[in-house]
Amino acid sequence: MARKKIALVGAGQIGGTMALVLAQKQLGDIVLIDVVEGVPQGKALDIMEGRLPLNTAAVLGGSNDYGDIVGSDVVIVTAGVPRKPGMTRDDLLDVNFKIVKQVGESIKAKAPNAFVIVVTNPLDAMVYAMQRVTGFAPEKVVGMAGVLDSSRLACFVAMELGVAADDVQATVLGGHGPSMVSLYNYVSVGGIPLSQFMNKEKFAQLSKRTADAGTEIVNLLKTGSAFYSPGVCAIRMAEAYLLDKKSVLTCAAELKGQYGVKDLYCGVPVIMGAGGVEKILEVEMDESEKAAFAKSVAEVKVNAEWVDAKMKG
Ligand code: TXD
Repeated sequence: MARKKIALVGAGQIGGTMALVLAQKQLGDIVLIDVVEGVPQGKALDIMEGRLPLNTAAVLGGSNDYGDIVGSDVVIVTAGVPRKPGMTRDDLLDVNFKIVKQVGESIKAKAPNAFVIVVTNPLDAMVYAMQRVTGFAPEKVVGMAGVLDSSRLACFVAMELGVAADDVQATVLGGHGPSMVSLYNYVSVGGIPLSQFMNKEKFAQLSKRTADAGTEIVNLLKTGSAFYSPGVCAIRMAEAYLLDKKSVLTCAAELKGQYGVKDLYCGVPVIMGAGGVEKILEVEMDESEKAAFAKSVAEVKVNAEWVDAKMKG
């Protein structure tokens, strides 16, 4: 069986993190692509030289040429600009759209069979743009945000309760922005519903921290945004696809009438396997959650319409 190939477009903070963790996991060979000369080559060589202690045989390369993504099974896109303190994700719309459009055209030309995971912000608009630019089947073009937002909520619940973070399951839906929706009834602690540990008032504080979690890190780092956790969350999605895991996770997927939304990318729980998004799961929400989700969708729609207008013009 041939080795799998994973292309990381954007060799910055998240790209570099993913290269290291992917190499450790031996999910396939890795090519890092960036516009900056030397950086993808340097990061690839640096990790290559650590393969003995890492105990891996993965082969890594770095390049400034999209020709090197030919044959990729998965392409993960982080190319773009991150936030600095005081910026919202939407402030990146214009600059990152131009980059994602150009990256999408290259993926379409060079890796037409790839499963594409978009990470660049503003996430829901960028994955929407990627699908529109490539014209790939929507189930093969997804956005990474829900895995991260859910992981952040699980982290805060685990910290509050003093339990193992990997025993906490959580689901955060909607757009990857301040209006994301944390669902109380879908948090479990070792399989036990959260209601047996925490009331809704306490949960509201943790969901607020979750919605602000990206900004909390931006304010601490000052020069960029979170990268370790986004990197490992994107890998979780690549793994679900490459290993046909049928993972139940939340990602930005194109809705085709589910949740009453059509032709729009938004964060929802899905089953992810070798077919990409194999099924979108429609979960029950109470009235206030439904209203919050509708508000989030409306915000995502504004950016998608901006993308549509740009693509026409
Ligand atoms: O949950 C999520 N989806 C996110 C998204 C969580 C955290 C950060 N998120 C976003 O990911 C963030 O707002 C940014 O838009 C991206 C990438 O974040 P990262 O921290 O990795 O940014 P860096 O370190 O600046 O890396 C971006 C790289 C940098 O090396 C640029 O030179 C490169 O992208 N770049 C390009 N590479 C290839 N092709 C083109 N055109 C290009 N333009 C810039």
